[in-house]
Parts: sequence; C-alpha cells; structure tokens
Amino acid sequence: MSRRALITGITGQDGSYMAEHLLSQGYQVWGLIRGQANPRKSRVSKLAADLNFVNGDLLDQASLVSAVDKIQPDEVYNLGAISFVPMSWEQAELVTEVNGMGVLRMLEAIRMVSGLSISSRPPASGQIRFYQASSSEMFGKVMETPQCETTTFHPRSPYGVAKAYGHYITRNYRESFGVYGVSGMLFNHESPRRGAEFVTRKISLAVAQIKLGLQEKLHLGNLDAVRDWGFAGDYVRAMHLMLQQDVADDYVVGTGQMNSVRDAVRIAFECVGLNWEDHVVIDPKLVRPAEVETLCADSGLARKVLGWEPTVTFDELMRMMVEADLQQATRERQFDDLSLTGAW
Ligand code: NDP
Ligand code: GDR
Repeated sequence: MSRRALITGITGQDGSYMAEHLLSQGYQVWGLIRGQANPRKSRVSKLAADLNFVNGDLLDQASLVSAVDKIQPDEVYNLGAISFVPMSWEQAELVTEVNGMGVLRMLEAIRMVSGLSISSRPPASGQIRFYQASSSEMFGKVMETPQCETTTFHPRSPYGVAKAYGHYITRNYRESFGVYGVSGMLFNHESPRRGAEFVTRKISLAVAQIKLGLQEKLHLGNLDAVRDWGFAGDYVRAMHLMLQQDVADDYVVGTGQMNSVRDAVRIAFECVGLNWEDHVVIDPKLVRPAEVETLCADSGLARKVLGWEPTVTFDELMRMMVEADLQQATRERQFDDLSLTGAW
C-alpha cells in the first residue's frame, strides 16, 4: 500500500513542490486547507488530479487532531506558517500563534492520535514521522559563519523567535515522548512560485515589467543584506530525505554560497540587458527594525548523512525566475492588447 503524507502549507511555495515530489514517489498526498474558500486551493489542485484535501488550521487544535485521525499519515510535513518576516513586527501575537504554538498543536495531534504519553513510548516502527519547517532566521545575528546545527540562535524578529520555539518543541517531543520529529533549518529558497513580497521575486517581477516598459522603478530596502539562496525544488528533496532516516535528527540545508541583495538585482537586470542602477530606488521604509545582515549555511551533515546536494546555482535561480516572469508578463500584455483591439 502506498505511504500517506499530510502537508500543512500546501498552497505555499514549498507545499506545492513537496506535493509534486511526494506524488512522484508514489505517496497518497493530503493538503491541509485553511479557510472556507481559500483562493489558493484551486492553484495547487491544478498540479495533480490525485491530490487530496482536508480542512484545518494551525490555530485550531481540534481540526488538526481530526485531520491526523482521518488520514492516519505515515509522514506529516508542517510547512504552514506566516512566512513573511516583516509581518511579524506588525502582528507578533498572530505570527507566534501560527508559527510557534501551531507546531505544538500539530505535535499534540500526532501524540494524541498515536496514543503516546510519558509512560507509553511509541513502537519502533509504524509511527507518524513529523517534519518541522525551521529556519535560518533562528540564527539571526550570527555568532559564527557559516552556520551549522550547533550554532547559537539569536533571532532578530518575532518570526525568528516563534520558529525557535517550534524548533525546540519538536526536539522536546522527540526526547519526551519518543515522537519521530525532525527540524530542517532551511536557508532562503526561491522559485518562480515564490510569493511576490519576498525580495528575489519582487526583483524578478519588477525586471519583467521594466523590460516590457510597464514599470520604471523598483523600490528596495537594504541592498547589503547577504543570504544563502537556493532553489525550492532542491530543498523539498532534503525535507523528504530527513524523514527517511533510521534516527530522527535536525539538519541545516543551504548552498554555502553568499550573495547580497545587490548581487540579486545586478544579475536579474543583466538577464534582460539592463543596468540596475538606472532603475533601483532605495526606500528607507523598507529597511527592517532589526535586520539579519548575513547568513550562510554549513550543510556538511545533510550532505554526508542524507546525500543531499543542491543542483541550481544562484545565477541560474535568478535567471529562471526572471525568465518565468518575463514569459508571464508578455502573455498578459498580449492578452491586454488583444482585448483593447477587440481582436476577440
Ligand atoms: P509560503 O508563505 O509560500 O506558504 C505558507 C503556507 O502556510 C501557505 O500555504 C499558507 O496557507 C499556510 N498557512 C498560513 N497560516 C496558516 C494557518 N493558520 N494554518 C495552516 N496553514 C497556514 O511559505 P514557504 O512555502 O516559502 O515556506 C514553507 C515553510 O517553510 C514556512 O513554515 C516557512 O516559514 C518555512 N521556511 C521557508 C523558507 C523559504 O526560504 N521559503 C526558509 C526557511 C523556512 P494559506 O493559503 O491558507 O494562506
Ligand atoms: P527573509 O526573505 O526575510 O530572509 O525570509 P526576504 O526575501 O523577505 O528578505 C531577504 C533580505 O532582503 C532584504 N530586502 C528586502 N526584502 C524584501 N522582502 N523586500 C524588499 O524590498 C527588500 N529590500 C531589501 C531584507 O531586508 C532581507 O535582509 C525568508 C522567508 O522565506 C522566511 O519565511 C524564511 O524563514 C527565511 O527566508 C529563511
């Protein structure tokens, strides 16, 4: 019988790639859907006819118990979160509820459905395996470069603090109840499916618009911020591999390559033969109250134990995103031109 997986955050970037990856591995895949008419459900359901959905919300304990009980998954991937860091200064309590307490609620759902307690340890096999989407934002103000599994956390936003809670509670349920729970400390990963609010996609969308003459300027904040950016399709493979190990452990995942926002802008504009300095405007309102200046992953453990390697360089990633947005913008402009001329 095929294995069953439950994904929270299925309508997001990672959830969609994860669903595709698991379907390609022969899994039955269920996505947790929030809200009574989630507009992003139809987008992800177009990926594959055989995706299944279940209603639920990381804010609602009973809905998670019900979903886990109904599906009886072999693996749970907890990718649901409010993932845009600046939102966490504006709605700190909500972000903490979803990104921190939501992890506890999902672990509790697994514990209850599995009948685990302090006095009742799980069987060696057949238990539900749990993946938590931890983040390099937990490292924040970095204590050492590159960052590995033992690097001290110093989160710089309510988002990072909530993720640190989710990280530690996952480890604690592993130690307290024997839950097979792992945290992937993933560094920034992007794709043409990235939300438009994140800097790489904001850049690729703007470059496409500027190239077609539909926009003139791109407003950005801190160009000096340095990140370790990879391709989301590579990172869901790492998540899956983490749950296939005999012993649950936590892993850092990133490329080990550092690039600045300025590098991202330069590469993206070069893709369409434009000079970024003619178009980028610095807007102090976009600078964060407490910035994470530099991040770089030491993924030695993931490479050694999981055999994981990234396949897409930063240049290739930016090019992939710009080309996708240029194609989309060109299609939309043709559509607009046709409707203006009444050609159909
Ligand atoms: P997205 O922002 O693209 O997706 C977030 C998902 O979370 C959406 O499907 C959203 O669903 C869902 N969600 C939001 N609130 C709730 C809730 N209350 N209950 C259930 N689901 C909810 O994020 P990514 O795909 O980029 O990231 C996936 C996970 O990985 C997140 O936890 C993120 O914090 C973490 N992460 C991401 C990294 C990256 O670089 N992408 C790096 C490190 C960690 P809805 O349609 O209902 O809004
Ligand atoms: P990040 O991603 O906060 O690292 O979190 P984001 O792309 O938002 O920012 C990266 C860096 O770019 C700088 N920056 C700008 N960022 C945005 N969004 N918009 C701008 O105009 C802009 N100008 C400069 C930022 O200051 C920052 O330094 C992502 C999310 O996916 C998290 O959920 C995840 O946990 C981490 O990556 C790892």
